[in-house]
Amino acid sequence: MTRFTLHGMFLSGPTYKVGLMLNLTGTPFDYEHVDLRSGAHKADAFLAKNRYGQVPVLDDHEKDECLCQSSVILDYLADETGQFGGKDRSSRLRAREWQLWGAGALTTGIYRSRAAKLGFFTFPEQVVEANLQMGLNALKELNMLLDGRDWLVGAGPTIADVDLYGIAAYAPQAGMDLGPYPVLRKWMAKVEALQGFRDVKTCLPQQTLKAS
Ligand SMILES: N[C@@H](CCC(=O)N[C@@H](CS)C(=O)NCC(=O)O)C(=O)O
Repeated sequence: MTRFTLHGMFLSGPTYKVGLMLNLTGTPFDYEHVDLRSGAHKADAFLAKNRYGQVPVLDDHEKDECLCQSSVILDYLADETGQFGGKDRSSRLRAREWQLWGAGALTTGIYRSRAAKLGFFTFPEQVVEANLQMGLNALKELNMLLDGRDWLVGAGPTIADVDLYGIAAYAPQAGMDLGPYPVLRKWMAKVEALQGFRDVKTCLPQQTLKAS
């Protein structure tokens, strides 16, 4: 049996982050599609895995661990694979710091703008504009904070890079032009050059969406 099963949805950004980490670390995994349209994520069987009723979920059959929250899953996989965890505790804490920063305006601004753009959600026009600005401001800040660095933490890639890449990668789908952020683009290209990298379109099996 494969040690890990990722439960997710191929259009889901947080699921992509975990799929990306599994691919970058060369970790074999099974993939279970969760049909959000039919409400599978709110059924008792799934709620037993994830109390928040959201994807992704990662099952570790070897250690009998069931994890949710993409940033926590990346943290766990760093320990279990011995990769992308940073060189010491201080590096790991810095990585977590970036992950929490990324979970704020970057996530809300980009993922929500994308959701609106793709018609997953309908927001009032003012909310759409506020999300767009929030995302653009976060990208601008990230572009500035990355200046003079190859990676977010230390001399090599960590879960911080995987996590924040997995958010920033959706900026084009959110209608955000990355042209004005050359430092950010250079960093993204470095992530994309890592062995095992998969982009947002090819990382996860694309299940046929069932008609609702
Ligand atoms: N903070 C969570 C967010 C997960 C999340 O928002 N998942 C969405 C799909 S992208 C979901 O399951 N939405 C269904 C719902 O919230 O009911 C993570 O990083 O894992």
